[in-house]
Amino acid sequence: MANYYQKEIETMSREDMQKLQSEKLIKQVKHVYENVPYYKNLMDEKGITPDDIKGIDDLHKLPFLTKADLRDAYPYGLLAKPLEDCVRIQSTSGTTGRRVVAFYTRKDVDLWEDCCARAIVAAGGSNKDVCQVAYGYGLFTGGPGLNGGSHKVGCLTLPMSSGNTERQIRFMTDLSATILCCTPSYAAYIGETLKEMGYKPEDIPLKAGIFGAEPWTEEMRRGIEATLGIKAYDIYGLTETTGPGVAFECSEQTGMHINEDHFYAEIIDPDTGEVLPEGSKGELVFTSLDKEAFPLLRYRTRDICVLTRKECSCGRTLVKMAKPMGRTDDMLIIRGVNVFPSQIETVLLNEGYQPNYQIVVDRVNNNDTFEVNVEMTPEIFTDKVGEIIAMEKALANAMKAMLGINPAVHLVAPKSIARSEGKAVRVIDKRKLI
Ligand code: DLL
Repeated sequence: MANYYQKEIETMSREDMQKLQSEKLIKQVKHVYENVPYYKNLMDEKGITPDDIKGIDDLHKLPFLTKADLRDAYPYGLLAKPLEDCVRIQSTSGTTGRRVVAFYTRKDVDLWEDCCARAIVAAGGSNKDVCQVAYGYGLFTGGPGLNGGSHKVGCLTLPMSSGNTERQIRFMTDLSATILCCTPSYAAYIGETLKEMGYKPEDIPLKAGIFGAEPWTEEMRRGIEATLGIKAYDIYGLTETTGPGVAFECSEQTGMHINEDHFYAEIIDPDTGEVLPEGSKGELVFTSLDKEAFPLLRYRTRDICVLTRKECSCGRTLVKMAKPMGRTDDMLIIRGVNVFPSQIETVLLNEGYQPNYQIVVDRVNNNDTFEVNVEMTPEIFTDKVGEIIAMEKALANAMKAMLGINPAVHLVAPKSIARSEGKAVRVIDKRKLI
């Protein structure tokens, strides 16, 4: 029996949803045009006024916003409400260029937390659950978002933040946490640590996990589910639109339902900007339909994705997005070949390794070097050079078959690659191609 947090919205007919989206869009475009000079200029350049937008079918007429616009407009240039009405900021880690700083009114925080509550309920959460939030708290949206959602559902919330794994496990077992929220790489690490401590899946009180913020494969899902004895649900979001909860998985585990009453999704051709039909692979673009303080219209996420409206057994009618298949900007081009880190992960899991790896790319004498450092598991660990070389060769062959190019695989000792308490650092690209 499926459970919903806001059933009327989550199971709304397509017709009613379109009507709702159209009403919200008309209001939102007016709000942005009148309050955000930066976006008004973009619309003026395109010769568009709010009067041209009569419903969701007119969305394609509006200009896109990109990360470059966010940088240009930093920090207040896209703010659509007076600062007096804002109650919160959140921010991205911003490893390249300026950080993204997103602003929230009270209503924005409220709708964001509703989205996270929908995700928790879809994962089987209720006020009988103990929800351990092990995403980072602070500027990162993971901790605050799931914390707010957990409160809304009425779960007993353990605001752990990430890190201090021993303490995570003590609270989890002493207080019988039933839902764990963190990045999939941290969930895998927690599972690994529990296993080392002698816990079997049936001894662990958890029943569900809500994992996202970074790409992870189906194979990784199965590994985490087996180690922790849970059902693992994906959750997606980005700081620019609010944070986690833009989309969430239900019990069917075949993609994430987008909270499309708040975030309208399009798939576009990343090269031409043309809107692609349902089922096409392309760049995901979001329009915030009712956010007040930082309402981005047609924001290009750089995530490569596919949308589907196939009927879902959970009863939700919200459009579904597939797991992001990489980004228009994290795709590595090595010796002219496109390489996604998720492909390497798939090979590792297929070959019986854990997803503890690091890709190192460099350029020597105008040639790309491509190395993958992979941890041996304790089960296959050996210090016999001949055996290690044979295993490295086998793994390199499997990667060649998947990618079309040959990496130099180096097997390293268990636990020698730094563990992440947030998003794992999978790629070290030393080439400085820009
Ligand atoms: O990662 C928000 C979040 C927190 C989502 C907790 C889920 C759980 P940012 O730091 O702004 O926000 O990063 C957003 O992370 O554009 C995707 O490329 C990636 N991403 C987020 N969720 C997933 C996911 C948070 N489930 C960027 N699968 C997005 C794959 C994801 N990639």
